[in-house]
Amino acid sequence: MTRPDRVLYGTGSPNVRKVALLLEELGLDYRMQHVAVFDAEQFTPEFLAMNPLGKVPVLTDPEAEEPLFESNAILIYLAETYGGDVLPAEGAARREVLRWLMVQTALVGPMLGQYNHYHLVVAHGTEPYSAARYRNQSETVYRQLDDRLATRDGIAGGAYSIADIATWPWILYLERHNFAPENFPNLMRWRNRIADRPAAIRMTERVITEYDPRNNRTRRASSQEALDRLFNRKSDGPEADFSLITSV
Ligand SMILES: N[C@@H](CCC(=O)N[C@@H](CS)C(=O)NCC(=O)O)C(=O)O
Repeated sequence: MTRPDRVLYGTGSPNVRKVALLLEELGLDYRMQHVAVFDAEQFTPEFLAMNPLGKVPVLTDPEAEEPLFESNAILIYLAETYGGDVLPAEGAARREVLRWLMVQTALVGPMLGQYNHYHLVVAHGTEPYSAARYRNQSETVYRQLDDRLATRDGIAGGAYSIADIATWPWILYLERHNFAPENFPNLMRWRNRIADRPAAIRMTERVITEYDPRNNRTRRASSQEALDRLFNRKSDGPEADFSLITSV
C-alpha cells in the first residue's frame, strides 16, 4: 500500500491553525491544501469521503490508514505518533491535558465560535439577544482562562501542551471581540509567549501565504447558496451582512 503524503486540508480558521501549529512544533513536513469553505468545497464527494462531517481540518498522514478529522483528535494522534512532550504519556498530567483539551472542544470553541457568528458575520443589531448572550459567554471564557493562567504557565499546568496549542488560535479573537487586552493580563502574557515561539511564527506565515490568498478570493466570489450551506441557513432567517466578515 502506498503511504499518503502529509497534507493539511484547511483554511485560516482556528481549528486548522492549531493542527498546523503542532505540525510545526514537531518539525514535520506537510503540504497545505486550501479548502474553499465559502465555495462549498467541503461538501464535494471527494472531501466528504475524507470527513463525512464536511469540515476542515482534515489531515492525511503517512502513518495513518485513513484521513484524520476533528482537530483535537488530530492533535492527540500527532502527539502520540510523533512524540514530543506536549501530551504526557500517562497519569494525572495526561488526564489534566486531556481535560483542558475537552474544555477547548466543548466550551472555548463553541462559545467564541458562536460569538464570531453573531458579532462578525450577522449584521449588527439584527440578533441582539444572541449577540449579547454569546458576548457574555465569551467574556466568561476569557475571564476563566485568565484566572487559571494567574498561577500557571500553561492551561493544563506548567508545561506547554496540546491544551495550549488547541486554545491559543481562539484567543487571537479577543480584540476583534472588542474586549480590552489589559483586562486579561495573564491570558495576554500566555498568548504572547506562544506567539513568540518559532513554530507559531512559521504557522502564521504559512497560513497567510498558502491559505489566505485563495480563501480571500473564494470568499469574495461566494454565492448566496454556498453561504447558506456554510452557515446552515435552511429556513428564512436574518440575512448575513457579508461585508462585515474580515476573516473566518
Ligand atoms: N469540531 C471541529 C470543528 C471544525 C469546523 O467547524 N471547521 C470549520 C472551519 S471554517 C468548517 O469547516 N466549516 C465549514 C462548514 O461547517 O461547512 C474540529 O475541531 O475540527
